[in-house]
Amino acid sequence: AIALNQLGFLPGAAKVAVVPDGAARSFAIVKAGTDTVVLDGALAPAAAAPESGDRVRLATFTALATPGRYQVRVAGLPDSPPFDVGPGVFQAVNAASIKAFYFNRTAIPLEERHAGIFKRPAGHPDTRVLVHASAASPARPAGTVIASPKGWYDAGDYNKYIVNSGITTYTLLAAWEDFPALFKAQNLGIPESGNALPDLLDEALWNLEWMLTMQDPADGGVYHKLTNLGFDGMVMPDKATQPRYVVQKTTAAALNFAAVMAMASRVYAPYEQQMPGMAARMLAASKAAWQWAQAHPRVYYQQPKDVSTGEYGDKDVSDEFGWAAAELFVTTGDAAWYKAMNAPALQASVPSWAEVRGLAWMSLARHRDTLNAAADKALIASRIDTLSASLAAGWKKSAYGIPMQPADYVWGSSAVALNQAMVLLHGYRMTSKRDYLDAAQAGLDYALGRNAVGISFVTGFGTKSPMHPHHRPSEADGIRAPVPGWIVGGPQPAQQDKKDCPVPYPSALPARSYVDHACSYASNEVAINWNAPLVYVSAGVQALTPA
Ligand code: G3I
Ligand code: 9MR
Repeated sequence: AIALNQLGFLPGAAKVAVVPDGAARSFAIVKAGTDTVVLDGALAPAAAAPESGDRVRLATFTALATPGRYQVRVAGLPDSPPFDVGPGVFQAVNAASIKAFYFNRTAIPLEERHAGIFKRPAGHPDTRVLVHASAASPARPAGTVIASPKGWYDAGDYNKYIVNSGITTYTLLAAWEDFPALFKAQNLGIPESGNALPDLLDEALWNLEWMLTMQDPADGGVYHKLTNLGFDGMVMPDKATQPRYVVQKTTAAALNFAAVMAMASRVYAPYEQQMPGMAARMLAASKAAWQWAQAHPRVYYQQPKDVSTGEYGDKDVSDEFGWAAAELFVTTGDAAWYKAMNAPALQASVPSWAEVRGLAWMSLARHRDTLNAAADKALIASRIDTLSASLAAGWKKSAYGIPMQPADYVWGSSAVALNQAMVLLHGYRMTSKRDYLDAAQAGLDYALGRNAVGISFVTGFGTKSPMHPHHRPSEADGIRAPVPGWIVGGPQPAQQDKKDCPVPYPSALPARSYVDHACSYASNEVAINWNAPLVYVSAGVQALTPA
């Protein structure tokens, strides 16, 4: 079938569909549901896609700029899914991708006036959390009860993990720092809507307030996660009542915390009146966590024998050190932090929860006009440009016309595509190279349907989208539709969930190894760190694409 972004395209955007190779050499764009041709063109030469084992041709119709609803027509094939061209095509998905975080809030009932049919009682107050033996300290021996409320559930499970909260919260705050106008105008219908803060910042604050409680005030160390001992069944959050623990302080947790709190302290500083003392508190917390990490530079997460929930283990924290130092530098302007970042040794890479050096470079790039002389601005520009150029080279050579390469299909592949797009948007902002914008657009197109399985990976968006995400509320709520606005992990060939799945995967090829079944936590789970770049990229293409 013809695969394309099922939501559509901004008038000024690059517009591409993927067509299976066959006899046809040309395509037409018709008004949806009619035979009225508005544009036609030649298909590009066929190319092999090793990640999906097929040969495809690209149909490029960038010239189609008149708002409307269309389909791609190729002789011998069914028409493509209908799509829109218009200035507002990504507004709803952007809002829903943020609202998804609200739907995953702990500790608060989701009321009908905000949650509609997805209303539910509060889950996990986390006001009585036990200190696990792995996290015991003189001031807080094992079994000590602490309060650690608020925050979001990480994913389809009901636990809260600092490492993954790090990149997630960063990405939301980065979206705010880069595209504030768009978010100022947004009303998400969350409990805080209408207050002095933009809704995006209200939503992020819900998690930041939790993160603050994960720091031990006695020493500045930060617990790695707040969790049950084992994963819950497929039940609603209020029915999941196993005891909760904070587990082990780690270097990675301290540094993720330090980075995000430093960033948050500058983002929330303008709201001093609404939240007196908060920005200063965040900065002090950041510095205390950094100090703890200095004193404990190699405490890696070691899953205790009695705990079996997510690990987010990472044995290379050099990137976390660099990122935390970069955020402290941007926020304070103190040259010592730039030095601590060790910029000449820190490369840029596409970010993921375990690999955060790219976050440091994006923050420096974003603020480069106001950074002081301590910062090497040429190095900042070159890091972003070099990484963007390599992603654009992959985009040029890919049969599907996307930056994704076969090795990029890992657990959470959808977010790889979006994090690549996020980097490329920074590249475009910095250099104005149009290829970077078009390659970023292609990454968003991939997530929304221009892929080998022909699915928009975002629940509730597109003609065909996941119906059975591995997301406990979506499975347990008795409502046919999944909770909307979530991007699922997507195809990846390792199939770690095979033993738990009653249905077979349709293929072992990287880009086709996907099953829309709630059993599939390795291809069909949702997660906050995958949604955050969807928020960023769906905002960024709107803000940056020339009319
Ligand atoms: O780093 C290796 C790489 O070298 C190798 O080539 C590749 C081959 O598959 O594997 C890579 O490691 C993978 C790692 O993620 C890094 O991407 C592991 O195989 C893979 O099992 C691991 O998956 C993680 C998964 O938890 C299992 O631990 C995901 O990244 C992570 O997003 C996911 O997170 C879970 C939480 O634990 C619990 N909550 C839900 C959440 C989302 O599924
Ligand atoms: O539901 C869990 C999911 O949130 C995690 O990402 C995943 C990987 O850690 O594990 C899932 O739990 C499964 C467990 O690992 C093995 N038994 C079946 C569980 C799913 O119902």
